[in-house]
Amino acid sequence: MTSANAKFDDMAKNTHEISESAKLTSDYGVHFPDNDNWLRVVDNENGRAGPSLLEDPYAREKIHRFDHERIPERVVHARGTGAFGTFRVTDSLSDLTKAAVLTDTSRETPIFVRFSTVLGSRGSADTVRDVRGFAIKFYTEEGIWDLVGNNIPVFFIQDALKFPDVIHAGKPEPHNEVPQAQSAHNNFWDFMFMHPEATHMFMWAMSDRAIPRSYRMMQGFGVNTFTLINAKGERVFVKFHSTPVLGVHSLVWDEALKLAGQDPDFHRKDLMEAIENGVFPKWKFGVQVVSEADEHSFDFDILDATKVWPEDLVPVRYFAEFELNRNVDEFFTQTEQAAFCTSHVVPGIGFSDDPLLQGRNFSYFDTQISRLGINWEELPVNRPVCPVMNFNRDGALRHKITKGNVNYWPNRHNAHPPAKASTADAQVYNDYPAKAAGIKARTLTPKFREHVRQAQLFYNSLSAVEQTHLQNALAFELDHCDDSVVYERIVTRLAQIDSGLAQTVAEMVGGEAKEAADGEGSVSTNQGRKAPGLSQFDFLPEKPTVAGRRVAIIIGDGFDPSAVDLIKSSLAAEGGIPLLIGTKRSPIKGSGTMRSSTVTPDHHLEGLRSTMVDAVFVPGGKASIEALIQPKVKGRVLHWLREAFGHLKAIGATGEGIALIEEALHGVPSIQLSTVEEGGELAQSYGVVTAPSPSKEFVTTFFESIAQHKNFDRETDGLSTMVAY
Ligand code: HDD
Repeated sequence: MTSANAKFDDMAKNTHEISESAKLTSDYGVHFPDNDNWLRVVDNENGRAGPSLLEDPYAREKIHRFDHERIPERVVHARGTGAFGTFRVTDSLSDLTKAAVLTDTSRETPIFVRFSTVLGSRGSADTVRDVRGFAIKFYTEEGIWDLVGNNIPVFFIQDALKFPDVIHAGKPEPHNEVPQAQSAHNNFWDFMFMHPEATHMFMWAMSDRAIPRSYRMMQGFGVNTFTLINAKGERVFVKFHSTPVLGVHSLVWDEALKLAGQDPDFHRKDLMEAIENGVFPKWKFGVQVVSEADEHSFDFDILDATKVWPEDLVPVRYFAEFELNRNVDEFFTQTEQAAFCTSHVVPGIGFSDDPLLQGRNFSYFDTQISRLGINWEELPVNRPVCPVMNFNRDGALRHKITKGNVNYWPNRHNAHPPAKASTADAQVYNDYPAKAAGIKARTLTPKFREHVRQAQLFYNSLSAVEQTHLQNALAFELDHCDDSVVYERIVTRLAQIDSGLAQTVAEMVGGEAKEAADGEGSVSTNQGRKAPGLSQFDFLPEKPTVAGRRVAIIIGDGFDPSAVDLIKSSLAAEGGIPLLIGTKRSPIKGSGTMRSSTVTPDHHLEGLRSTMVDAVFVPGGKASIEALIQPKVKGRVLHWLREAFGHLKAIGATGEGIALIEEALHGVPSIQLSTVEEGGELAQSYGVVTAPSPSKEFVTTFFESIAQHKNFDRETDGLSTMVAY
């Protein structure tokens, strides 16, 4: 049995700790006594520094090494972050596959997962509106399996040959390299109109899925259609699904926009922080299965990556789980050099004729050669945990040393004979003997030509809140298109999906809500059909929790220490993350005389913003509230609370803290607050929870509000936009 630590043990061999005891050397191992001054001619008598000497090997090496630190960033998905973890099977899938990684319930398979955005450069912000990559590397005993998916189950195009076009159109425009990391520009939307097949996917990209709260709260989809082959040699078609235990949650758009500036590393820090705190993100893992007999039973082609397999027709069979439990030690070697390849599958897993997958299988290996060199699979993070034996040799930066006097097959020693073909042997990859016949032609079959029905299915299946967000997203994006041809034509495409949607967007951005006259798909309709598994509200957590949630506690001198202690200890007990936010980040005194109630806040009000937390709590303490309404900070404090309210976050207050909430939300109707006087009762409305004094009941109610992620009733009842934020 492979322990999940096998990978880490393997990588430890290449890992060096920095230490005081190891004296500095050059890269060729020689100790040099100076790491600061270039060897130069110095005229001490006249107090003049003379020329620096090229002969200095240490200086030359240091500068040369620095000059070559950069490698090409990924042509797409350049911005990302990753972590290691463990994959476990809970219910064997042996009826469908011989892949031991999917059948052996006694195994723990080490994994590395890299999350990413698609369009932005390596230094772009995490929270931009974009599809997120969700790539899993399984280090199985039978070799590497790379499942290179996204957090959206469909794709923009059907044929891999269109990939350079869709990416060119989405990336910054060629004449001025603007805009960075976003699809809100003419070329992207021009492409979307010119390719009716992209209709379904652009609806997903405009939905809340494209602004996730956290990588920990996203689904992952293999997107393409793969196959599984069992020990009897029987094959089925599958789609892979990963569903987060924490539920699927998103930011709101204003929050995402602000975070892009206030904390561009928001998602990567969030993942690291959760793992460091032991709140390991977990996903259920499953497959949708279509038998060979049913391949043609649907009104779409199951090999078309612009289509989902609706879950009412093909339910997901969850049979495994994985968690991320280990941060990388070094970003470059373990994340930037991580390289995935869709064509890497293990025995029991196969491909389909999905035309997008076929092209991907060609592309990924090639891109790794240009980014990392031909020996990229030898790099520690990419190396299999099982033995690798063959006659591939040499190439730039080959590390492995193979002993023996032959490097070809067949050879007189019978060295490294290929394994015997076997359908049953889980160690051996067996090509499935699929029938292939037809004529050569640059075309796809007719079912690939319908593009609207599933866009409608998606839109119909969203909740009202999600539909409004999608309308707003389109209105935002098209507002950034200044070529009227572009936004007017997109409005006509929207009219094919939903006339109400088209009208709303047309009113905002211009254009006429009449159907596109492109003749493709325009007459099709799904008659208002809906399906489960499309709205993210179908993926709320089974057990809502505050684990991994960041809660700001706003304090000034004289705060109520009992309230702060209660919230802090209750959060700690459930894996939540309290953050003390003070008027300053130097010691702040609690009310009373106890010295122990003096605390040093984690941040001050200007350093951190409400966007970076999930909830805000204001404890009582008369002096503290007075400190918080001093002219120097009052505006910022009120902004904190109003912004948290506008972003639908849980807000709590006890004692005198309630007065601050009252002032911040002044003029918002229907918000009931507790009175401070004795006998006042706990009040809860729209996720604003107040109580005269801290209590267990207060904590429970406040935490329930945090755990539900957002208080959408503020939005549906029109309250969230009533205060300036
Ligand atoms: Fe791709 C990277 C996901 C279609 C060509 N892709 C890349 C990554 C993800 C995806 C998550 C980042 C991997 C990492 O973290 O290093 N790509 C997808 C999905 C697709 C898809 C879900 C549709 C189902 N991709 C696709 C096509 C092509 C590529 C059709 C080319 C024909 N993708 C690449 C690439 C990248 C890549 C150029 C850039 C960096 C890399 O591979 O390693 O080869």
